[in-house]
Amino acid sequence: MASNASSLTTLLTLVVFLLFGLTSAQLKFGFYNHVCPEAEAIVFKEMAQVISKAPSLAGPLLRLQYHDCFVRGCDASVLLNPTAANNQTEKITLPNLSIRGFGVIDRIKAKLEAACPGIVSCADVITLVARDAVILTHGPYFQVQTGRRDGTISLAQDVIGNLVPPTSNLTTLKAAFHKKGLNVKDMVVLSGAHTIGTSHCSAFSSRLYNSTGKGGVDPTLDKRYVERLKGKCRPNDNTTLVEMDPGSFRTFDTGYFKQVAKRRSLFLSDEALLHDEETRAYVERQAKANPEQFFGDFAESMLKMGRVEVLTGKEGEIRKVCGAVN
Ligand SMILES: *[C@@H]1O[C@H](CO)[C@@H](O)[C@H](O)[C@H]1NC(C)=O
Ligand SMILES: *[C@@H]1O[C@H](CO)[C@@H](O)[C@H](O)[C@H]1NC(C)=O
Ligand SMILES: *[C@@H]1O[C@H](CO)[C@@H](O)[C@H](O)[C@H]1NC(C)=O
Ligand SMILES: *[C@@H]1O[C@H](CO)[C@@H](O)[C@H](O)[C@H]1NC(C)=O
Ligand SMILES: CC(=O)N[C@H]1CO[C@H](CO)[C@@H](O)[C@@H]1O
Repeated sequence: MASNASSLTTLLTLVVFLLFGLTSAQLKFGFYNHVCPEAEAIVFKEMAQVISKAPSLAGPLLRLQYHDCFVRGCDASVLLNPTAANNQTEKITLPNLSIRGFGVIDRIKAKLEAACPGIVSCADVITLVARDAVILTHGPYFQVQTGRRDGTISLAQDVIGNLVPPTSNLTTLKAAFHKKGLNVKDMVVLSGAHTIGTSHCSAFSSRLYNSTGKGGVDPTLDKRYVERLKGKCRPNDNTTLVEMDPGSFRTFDTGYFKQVAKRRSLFLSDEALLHDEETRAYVERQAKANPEQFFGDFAESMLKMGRVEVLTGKEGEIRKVCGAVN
């Protein structure tokens, strides 16, 4: 009896050790609860101020997490500034046209460093900021995991083939998500992030002026929508910004799916979602449904994306400033 009890204790101790050993180097909910309890509140407070003053930053600050996670994993490599003219980082590549708000990240990081020096990673700042951008545009509240560490490498050439251009077809899109361990459902769900924010005309103007239909127009686009877009975007216009979900581009809702279903999407990569049975069904369902299902799916896919190739435990570092390695 006594020996049974003691072997049970040994077994339990072993199980606890194993669990501990496994989870200690993984992301968790509330990673900062003990080491920097106010971390999430600091981020949210700053984000609330930013979004109330500059609502147009919500879109880019949400997309920043995708730009980070798809290139070398969610390690804040997207934030590193080049160290030499011959050593360009991710930030300096063309897709950076669509990301703004680096100053917001730097300010939030400075506040976190003042409260808890050397504790909160820039990669987690990106994650918390993206989540808060959703909440502050009236999307769902959801918890995110933290405990990421920051990477020390950022290479411009890594962007190619990992971040897919908005002109991508379905095959390219699926492959890019698959490469990151994300499935077709994650792809259509995360595309729903286009419900907030704006795009440069240059990301889609080939559909207006240089496509396969009459007058160079993309025949898959709603004709009235084409007229409206042409009124905003001249050919070769790379400065004008257009709302991605016209009329509700500051509200996180199912508006994106309504637009795509009506053939009023901006990007070829949005239109592509109608060419796959599963993604098309999802688009059409969400176009008519209450937002609850999309909101739940979005939170789930954001959690999955937030785990892509993360550094944890003793890997990487906690940067002092987000634009440079320590
Ligand atoms: C270029 O950047 C990489 C990683 O970001 C770094 O390891 C390397 O030392 C840099 N080279 C130069 C010349 O700055
Ligand atoms: C999709 O795009 C890729 C890259 O541009 C191209 O190689 C491929 O042929 C395209 N596939 C289809 C089915 O159009
Ligand atoms: C139009 O598309 C063709 C082929 O895709 C390309 O070679 C050409 O440069 C494009 N023209 C403009 C003005 O973008
Ligand atoms: C924007 O377009 C102008 C004129 O076509 C061109 O000179 C400039 O290099 C373009 N900028 C970018 C970032 O593509
Ligand atoms: C903010 C930022 O880093 N912008 C860069 C984007 O990339 C172009 C080159 O493609 C640079 O000239 C910008 O400085």
